[in-house]
Amino acid sequence: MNAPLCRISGQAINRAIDFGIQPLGNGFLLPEFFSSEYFYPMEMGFCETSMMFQLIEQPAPEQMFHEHYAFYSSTSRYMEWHFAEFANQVKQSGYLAKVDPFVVELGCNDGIMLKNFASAGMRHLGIEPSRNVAAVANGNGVRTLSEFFSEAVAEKIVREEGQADAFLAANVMCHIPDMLGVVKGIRALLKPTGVVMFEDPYLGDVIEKTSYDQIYDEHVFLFSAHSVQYMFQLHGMELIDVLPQKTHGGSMRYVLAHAGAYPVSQAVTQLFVKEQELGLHKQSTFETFRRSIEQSRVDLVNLLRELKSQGKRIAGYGATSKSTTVLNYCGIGPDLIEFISDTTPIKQGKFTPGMHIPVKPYEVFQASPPDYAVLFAWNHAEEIMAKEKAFVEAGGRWIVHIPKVQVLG
Ligand code: DWN
Repeated sequence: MNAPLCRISGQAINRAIDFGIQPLGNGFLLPEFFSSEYFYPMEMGFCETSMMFQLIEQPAPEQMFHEHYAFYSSTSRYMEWHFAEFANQVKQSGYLAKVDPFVVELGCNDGIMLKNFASAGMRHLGIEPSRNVAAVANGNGVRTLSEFFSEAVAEKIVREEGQADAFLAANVMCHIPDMLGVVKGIRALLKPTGVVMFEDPYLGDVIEKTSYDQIYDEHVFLFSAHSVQYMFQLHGMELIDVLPQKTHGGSMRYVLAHAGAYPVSQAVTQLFVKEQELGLHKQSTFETFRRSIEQSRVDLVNLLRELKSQGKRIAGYGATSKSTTVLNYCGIGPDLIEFISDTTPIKQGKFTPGMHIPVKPYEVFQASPPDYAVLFAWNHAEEIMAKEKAFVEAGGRWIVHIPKVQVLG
């Protein structure tokens, strides 16, 4: 069998962690589709040249992002606040032209961030391949094209609307296998003074917290400053700043520009040093990570089985894409978790991908609270725990699996 090749460097990838056969992270489905459900082998590899940690095989984008895509960004109040803040920071960054600046966002989802530019009357454009969410964005007054971004799409935008001052993306770039095509498109789209600001779950946090559930079909890459720098430098761009974020359990916002356009901040230099200490540039780190993941699986399954043997009722909270990896990798089904509560209408009444646990509206959780709830939306813990005080006061207990498996309280 030929060695798989890195999507960035073209060199051979070293196999690192095998999660077995997995379904689509957001492939919530009805029973009539169980027999035709899509599965693929989910395995992560590491390229020592590009330092990119990546899926060896990824389902075709059309399998994952389509008119039934189940994730809407505006499901969390914290995320609404976060994107309003992100937009404010862009407006105040000093990188935008004083007159008629143009901001483009890749994967604008339902317009959660761009609406902050639209409402200020700023020229903006969203690019969102999932037609259903793009329609919501347009409905929210956010001008959105439903397309997969590429160099050709970038050139079309430049022809019709001119170059952009800022190219934004949040939780999007790590989804795109043809990142080199995207980087070329960005280079064509950006003014000489333009900047890219994008954020994604950060590999350093994922390894430190054993948050292996950030690995699923949609996340073809988990970035570090090292890998981002490698990828953009191939096309004459460089990292000029990095800003750690709390979102998604630890993300990094990367700021990039045409090489030499701006000075490089100290934060970039410091992060490179920290990443060397964490070993994000070397294969052996992923061997240790794999062992931590295996231990986490043993701990979670043992805990749930033990509680079940005591006759406890266990539900899940948040039918996240992340939970698909945990449930399928650990083999946790409806025998251990009765149902998963989720506020997203398009997921309710369906079943989780692969393990087929029913997803029920939040009202079911409230009306019939379990003894234990596994917090699959652990990245929203603060917001959820604040609103679920009654669950705990009535004797309910939270189970978390990040950074280690434990019952809280
Ligand atoms: O990159 C991605 C990130 C940004 O979003 C995607 N590939 C898909 C998605 O990942 P996720 O599903 O892991 O994201 P969240 O934000 O952790 O999903 C939270 C889920 O929990 C949603 O389905 C909504 C639900 N929820 C809830 O039921 N009650 C969330 C909150 C805050 C709540 O109070």
